[in-house]
Amino acid sequence: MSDNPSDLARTASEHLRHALGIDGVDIGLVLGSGWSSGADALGEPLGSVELGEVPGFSAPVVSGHGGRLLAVRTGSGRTAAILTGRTHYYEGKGVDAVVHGVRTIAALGASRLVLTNGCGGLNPDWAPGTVVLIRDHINLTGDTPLRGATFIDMSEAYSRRLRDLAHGVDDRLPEGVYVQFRGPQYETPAEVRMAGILGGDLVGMSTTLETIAAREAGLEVLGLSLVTNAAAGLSADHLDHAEVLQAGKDAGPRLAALLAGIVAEL
Ligand code: 8IG
Repeated sequence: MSDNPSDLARTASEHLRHALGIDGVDIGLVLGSGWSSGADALGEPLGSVELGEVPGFSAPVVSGHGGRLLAVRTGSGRTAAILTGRTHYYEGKGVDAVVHGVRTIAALGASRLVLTNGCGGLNPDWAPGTVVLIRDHINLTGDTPLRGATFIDMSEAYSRRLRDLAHGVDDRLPEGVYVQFRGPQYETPAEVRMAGILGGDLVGMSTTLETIAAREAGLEVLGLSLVTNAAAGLSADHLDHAEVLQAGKDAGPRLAALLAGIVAEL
């Protein structure tokens, strides 16, 4: 097999077309922490594959991060590929592994991509459970999925059109700038203050590298963050992965309805 990442994504997409009996998809979704319960509400199931069986994917390591690709027919008659679980940069498998899901969705023919995550919030008005539309990002990983002189325009990485459409579903959704740290440790309070000074509203460990790969592939991107906790130093509480998972569970039904409403418009 070639070590070219787009060849590997094409191989994965052929595997999925065969395994799921579909010609391709219109929409891709990546469901991050807290969002997985939304998968069932998105449409009529067409099939599901364990990611470990698909070329280039590996089983996820963090509890609460699923690991399947589901295909559904949405209410508007479109086909969507839903990834429950993602490979994180902090797993150390390299940036190509992180964006393989996005490249596979692109190779399946999708033109729109919804990236979701759980994250820490800097705005004290955003209680745990608040959903924020990602307006822009700051990639602090120091890495990129692009190779060589690949000058991708990032001036509207998160589509204005798709954000407007999401506002049509819920006009109270705030917008914010997502800052990706490498992780896996959560930030220090000083790092959270830095993120705020840089213009960030949300801190997390995913999404920006996937968005870069998606823009390279020509996908329109919608980013949705679930604030599961106040970022470090902003509340008296300490950060705990179990609480993060609980905040996601509590928000589950509301997130499922929001996601279904948005996907029906895509
Ligand atoms: I969920 O507070 C979740 N993921 N970096 N910081 C970072 N990632 C997160 C956080 C957080 N909460």
